[in-house]
Amino acid sequence: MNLNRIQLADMYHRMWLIRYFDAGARDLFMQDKLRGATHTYTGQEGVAVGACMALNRDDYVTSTHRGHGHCLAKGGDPQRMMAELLGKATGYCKGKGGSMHIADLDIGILGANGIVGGGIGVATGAAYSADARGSGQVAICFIGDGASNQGVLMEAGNMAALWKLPVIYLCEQNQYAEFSPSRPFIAVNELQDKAAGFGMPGLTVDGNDVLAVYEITQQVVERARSGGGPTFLVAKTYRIEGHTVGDPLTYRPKGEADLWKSPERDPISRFGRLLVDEFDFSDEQLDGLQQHARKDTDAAIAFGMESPEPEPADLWEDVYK
Ligand SMILES: Cc1ncc(C[n+]2csc(CCOP(=O)(O)OP(=O)(O)O)c2C)c(N)n1
Ligand SMILES: [Mg+2]
Repeated sequence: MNLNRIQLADMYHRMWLIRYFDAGARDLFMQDKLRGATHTYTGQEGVAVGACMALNRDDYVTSTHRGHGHCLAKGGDPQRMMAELLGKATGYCKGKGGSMHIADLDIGILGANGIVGGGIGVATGAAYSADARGSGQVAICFIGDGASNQGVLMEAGNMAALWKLPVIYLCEQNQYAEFSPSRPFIAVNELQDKAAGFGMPGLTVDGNDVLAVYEITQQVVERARSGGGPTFLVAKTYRIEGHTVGDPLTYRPKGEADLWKSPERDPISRFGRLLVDEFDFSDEQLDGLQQHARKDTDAAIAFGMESPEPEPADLWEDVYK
């Protein structure tokens, strides 16, 4: 494993940042200070952080409706993100887009997306562009297990395999799609088997093991970068909270989430234990990184709350008329 201590510490901090950021968004929503559907990434932090650690700054990601984790993992600014969620002029879209439209082209974040599977065509196009320009960039397309049933994957996956495009379809099998378990709606037993139909390799990783996600992503990214073509990578994980904040979760077996919140399964607890046991981190160091993430989140919330609303006169700026 080729990560140094600074990178390991950064990953741990980033996982907590995602956890706190989404807890903050959830609390603001419950207090009626934040409007619009709020989808938390809680429990899936290992996937975004492990995968994005294997990318360069100018590599691309496309995200989903559950996108805060992907954006923060790729280096998105928590302050501009929270301001956007709060509809403020200082947000990524000047307060006009909200959570599901956050993009930061300077660091390859091509956008969250309210359309399930909407990133699939975008990422494939970005990979085509990188290939045509010979830029060496790679695209990771985050999709959900529900989104793996969208027809666009058939078209884009075929094209990507045919043209050996540098794209990774990273499917987060969090076991739910909206208000239903996803498993009864998917015909194959293992999601990775879908890849055979596109003519590309299909692999599966424990998405709650951030280092395992990093290692396998690094391998398939290098393969893609050197002209070896796309991969369909499945990360098995669990959506700890509801589809959106306020979801009564009546469709979920009692006690199931508690199992995934346990230190044995929670991706942040698991990584923390590993850092102490195998990488010689101290509990104090871990605590410091966690507190740092807490402070970053508090600063993002304060920035968002104190920022001005957009001016009504700016309504028609930056939009198609
Ligand atoms: C094209 C489209 N169809 C349906 C919806 C409504 N919808 C929003 S999220 C969602 C479920 C997505 O499940 P999954 O892809 O597993 O992502 P997760 O929410 O688990 O992250 C659906 C059906 C939508 N936004 N877009
Ligand atoms: Mg899902």
